[in-house]
Amino acid sequence: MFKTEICELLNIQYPIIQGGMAWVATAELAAAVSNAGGLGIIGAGNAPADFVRNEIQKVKKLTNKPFGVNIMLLSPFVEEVIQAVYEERVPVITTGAGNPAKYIPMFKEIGTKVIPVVPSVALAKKMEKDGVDAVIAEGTESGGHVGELTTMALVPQVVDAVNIPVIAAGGIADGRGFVSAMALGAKGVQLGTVFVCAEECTAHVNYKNAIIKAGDRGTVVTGRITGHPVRIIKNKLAREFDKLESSHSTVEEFEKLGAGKLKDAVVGGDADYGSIMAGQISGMIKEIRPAKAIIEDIINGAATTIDSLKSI
Ligand code: TUI
Repeated sequence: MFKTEICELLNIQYPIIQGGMAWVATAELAAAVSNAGGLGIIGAGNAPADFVRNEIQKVKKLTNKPFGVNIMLLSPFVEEVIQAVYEERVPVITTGAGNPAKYIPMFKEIGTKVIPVVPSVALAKKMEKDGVDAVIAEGTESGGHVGELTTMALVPQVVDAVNIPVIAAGGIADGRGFVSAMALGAKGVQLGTVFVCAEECTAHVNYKNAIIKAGDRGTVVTGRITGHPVRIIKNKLAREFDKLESSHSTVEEFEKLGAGKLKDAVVGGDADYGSIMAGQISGMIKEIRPAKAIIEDIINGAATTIDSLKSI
């Protein structure tokens, strides 16, 4: 059940992809998700190529299943990271925060599947024309850098606009969300926040606990003035961002306050002044579980949801 074109395209058991979260999505998490039948992803974020190459080599030792790397296109190291991913013959790349058009031909040549995150119909159509294998339509419910449209509005519009498979992301963490995404025409889902709370995720326990403690209104979008809005858990840093925003500060002041704060949260465990990127679905996440249990719950929950729909 739930075998879709995405399973065939990526050679995976379930159409469940793990978000490529910077600092959070290390080799350990990626391998656990891949070993559980999904597609694990290493988040390259702003890391230099050596770091990314090392994580790739670690994943190769931990699993013989397909895996991917997420390339954050605003990274100062993007060119060298692309080169490392190319040399390591990574089976799948996802991209975020930009347009990966110029890298598509080189990856097509070696059979690496390219799957960009798109926040709009226009970019989805352009990416299809440029030859990508699928797109991830990511709604503003997501954590981290977000677009404007909700998953509910974006996914069906992208599905209607392109002829390649669409993966839904943003606000999905259980079987109900999975079935909803399929009902909107998606052929797979990408989940981030719920996998932060996977046992195998190496993020600091304070980061995981901040998600577990958060309620439905526990996140906020900051940094709209920078042109790269970011959803984070409400904490002291979020309040500082808010103050800067209402005092009409400059983009430079904003970026200075944000610099290094994601690492402070993920690695250092600073839950007050670190940047805890997480999605609106945080309010539904209540425990730390192995990646395998998360995936099994989604699949079992999806089957139950479909059964219960039959009696409506
Ligand atoms: O990329 C993400 N999520 C991220 S990246 C990140 S690191 C970061 N930190 C501070 C500022 C900016 C980034 C943390 N979380 N998700 C995928 C995503 N991609 N969301 C939105 C987009 C996107 C936005 C514009 C993709 C393409 C795009 O196109 C613009 C263009 O160039 O056409």
